[in-house]
Amino acid sequence: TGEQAYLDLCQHILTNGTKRDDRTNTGTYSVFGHQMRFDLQEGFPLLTTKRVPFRLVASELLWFIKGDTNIRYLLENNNNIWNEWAFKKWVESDEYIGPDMTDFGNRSQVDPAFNEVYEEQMEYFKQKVLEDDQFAEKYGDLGSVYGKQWRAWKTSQNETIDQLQEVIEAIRTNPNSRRHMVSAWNPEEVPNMALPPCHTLFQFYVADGKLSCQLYQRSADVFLGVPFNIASYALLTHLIAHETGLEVGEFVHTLGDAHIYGNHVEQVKLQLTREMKAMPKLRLNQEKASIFDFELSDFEIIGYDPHPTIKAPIAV
Ligand code: DHF
Ligand code: TMP
Repeated sequence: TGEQAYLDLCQHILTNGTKRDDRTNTGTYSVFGHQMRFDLQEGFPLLTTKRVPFRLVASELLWFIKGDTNIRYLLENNNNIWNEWAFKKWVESDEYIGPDMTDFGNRSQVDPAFNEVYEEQMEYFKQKVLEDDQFAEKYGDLGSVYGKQWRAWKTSQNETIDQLQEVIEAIRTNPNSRRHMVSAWNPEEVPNMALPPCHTLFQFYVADGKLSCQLYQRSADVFLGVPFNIASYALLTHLIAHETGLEVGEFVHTLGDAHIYGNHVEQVKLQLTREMKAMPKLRLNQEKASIFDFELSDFEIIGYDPHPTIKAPIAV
């Protein structure tokens, strides 16, 4: 369990993964169907064998919780993790008249001259999203991704369902229910999303005064995405436990296609040489009650002393 489970998954994929082509033309090693468990009583599962930037995990989660799908909020919080997917919509639009950005994800990694031009366009794009309301509305928005489905799932009657609010209410009033589900996978809306949700479905479970959460993640970038996903759902579980007066239980992470990209293999091998350290702890501002009132400054990570950052290119 815990971080060891994550390292075991990495080793398992390196040893047994099937080499596969993928949408991004990067190439992966992958396995199908895997489960990890994290006992949240043991500490907060922020990996220690490389630095995972908690600030970015937390601001992304607050963005989902707000029901926001526009990267402007992330940019305002110096969080750049979703830029490429908004940028892609912009450069593929009729309005874009700058230099050709076809396949920018791959080309920026292999062609330094192109990379310079790309970085310049990306900087321009970010400023425009931050400063121009109309532009931001059109091109900063990722479509009906997580935030939209969690907080305002559209029904056939043209009403909306606040799945997050409802699941919290159900945990409070009917803890033994086996129906504490939130789905981000909305088949009708998948075509309107910049990236169809990777963390697609989660369920809560209450026993012995503890709240557990299980996530089904259809597609898992084990080196870059998964460390964020683990920390994000652990934080969500803490927040909902806090609001409903429960202790935290386990986070169970179930993966569909669990892959290591070909250009992450050296990084993963380096990480596997490192010794795990003590898990940090999470402290929440006790004066806040509702998950919908929390801000970045209400979270504190205590005792986090990880091994250094390991950089890797992200597949777009
Ligand atoms: N695409 C792919 N191919 N993999 C992903 O994990 C992924 N994740 C997305 C969107 N699209 C994706 C959203 N989440 C990073 C981490 C999570 C994330 C997006 C990006 C990332 O690049 N993490 C870096 C640090 C980034 C920074 O400091 O700005 C890391 O080293 O953890
Ligand atoms: P796909 O839509 O072709 O599966 O590509 C999505 C990629 O992003 C895939 O490598 C999984 C990765 N990913 C994560 O691992 N976690 C995340 O939270 C997100 C948004 C994406």
